[in-house]
Amino acid sequence: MRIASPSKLRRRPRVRSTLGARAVWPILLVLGCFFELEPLAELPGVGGVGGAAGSFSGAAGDGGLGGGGKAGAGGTSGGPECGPDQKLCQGGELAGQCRSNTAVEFGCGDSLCRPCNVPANTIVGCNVDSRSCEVQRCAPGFADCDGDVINDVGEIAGNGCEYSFGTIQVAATTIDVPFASITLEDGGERGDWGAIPAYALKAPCQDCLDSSLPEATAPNSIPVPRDLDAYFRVAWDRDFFYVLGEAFDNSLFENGQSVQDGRCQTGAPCEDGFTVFLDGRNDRQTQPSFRSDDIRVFLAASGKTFRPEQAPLGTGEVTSLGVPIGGAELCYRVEAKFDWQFIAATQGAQPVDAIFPPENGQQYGFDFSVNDWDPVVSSPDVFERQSQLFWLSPGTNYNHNTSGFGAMKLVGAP
Ligand SMILES: [Ca+2]
Ligand SMILES: [Ca+2]
Ligand SMILES: [Ca+2]
Ligand SMILES: [Ca+2]
Repeated sequence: MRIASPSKLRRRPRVRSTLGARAVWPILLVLGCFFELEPLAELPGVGGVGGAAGSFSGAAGDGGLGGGGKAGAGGTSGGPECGPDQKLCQGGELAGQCRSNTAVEFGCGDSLCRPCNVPANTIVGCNVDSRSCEVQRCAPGFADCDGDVINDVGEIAGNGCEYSFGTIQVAATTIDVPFASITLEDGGERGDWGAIPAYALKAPCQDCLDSSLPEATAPNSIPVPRDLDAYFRVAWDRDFFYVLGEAFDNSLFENGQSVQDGRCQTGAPCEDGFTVFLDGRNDRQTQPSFRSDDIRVFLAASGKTFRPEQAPLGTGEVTSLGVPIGGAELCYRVEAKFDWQFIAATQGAQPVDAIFPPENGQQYGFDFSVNDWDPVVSSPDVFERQSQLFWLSPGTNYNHNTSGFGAMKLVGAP
């Protein structure tokens, strides 16, 4: 089970130090005193309480909750007794009043009871150890790709979760593929995807094994979004089927060839990236085993591609680009196109009934997944395959049996 605590995150562009608060808190409990979180006064940018250091409320040994002693720097002696998980506000509009020290609207443990700053598209809560404000995650569908808030504890400042994964849609078993004018000639920009909806990759594949991959260390769990949060889009035109995958991944790994495993020699299957599944002839209920029209292709964050256990990809069959997003190595995008003749397993543009050439209403088997390789906790330089999340769970033996794939339907062509 992976919980991406801040200490696990490899890149922490702007972690603000609250070590003072973290270290002092348990000591205070041992002493049986209740200090009004004066350690916060040491934080840069938190002004106005500098004179409060060393003051406290409540007498030692009284459970730490009394208000009978000095109430703090504000001199609010004789203030009310505050209950458990409360603090006596030391200044501002709430001076002398008790407020929760686990409430964002009162700044968690902030002795002045000022609300936590909540940057755009962030979910802010109270750190259970330090009682400081902390960014706990991004709002659904957003990511902190420039890494300026995702690890913030204490003072929270930045542009928030500035990156939108787009308009998120949900599809039960069949996804509509809109006709669109997409190009890879723009270097992986996504402006050409316009308002095409995105779909979340949130489904684990229970007890699934893919013999072309090292076994996932957390195969049946869904990582928290600050560990992995990924989405995809699809589109088509007369020549190609297009996919766009985008992910927030707290630790980007693009060097799969460094993994000591024979299945990783090409790199692509053993790197952060996506896997596209296609049943080109849409015949998976009668022909569930992988044949030439059944496509499983890794699209690595680096742009590398690989088709396991079948003929290597030919020139032009799949073209893929991998680009970083946001400059903090926390997000990446893969844009790729699949030749329709490759999908339909036809040559010389020979028509295939209801499959090729592509037309509105035609259906194909389809699924999409994201692969996450992150550092081993005990060995930060060693990466392991931790999880794979799907649009739809394709079922056990998905590398041998295509019958669990979902479907996609072409729409929107003029
Ligand atoms: Ca940001
Ligand atoms: Ca991750
Ligand atoms: Ca098939
Ligand atoms: Ca990763």
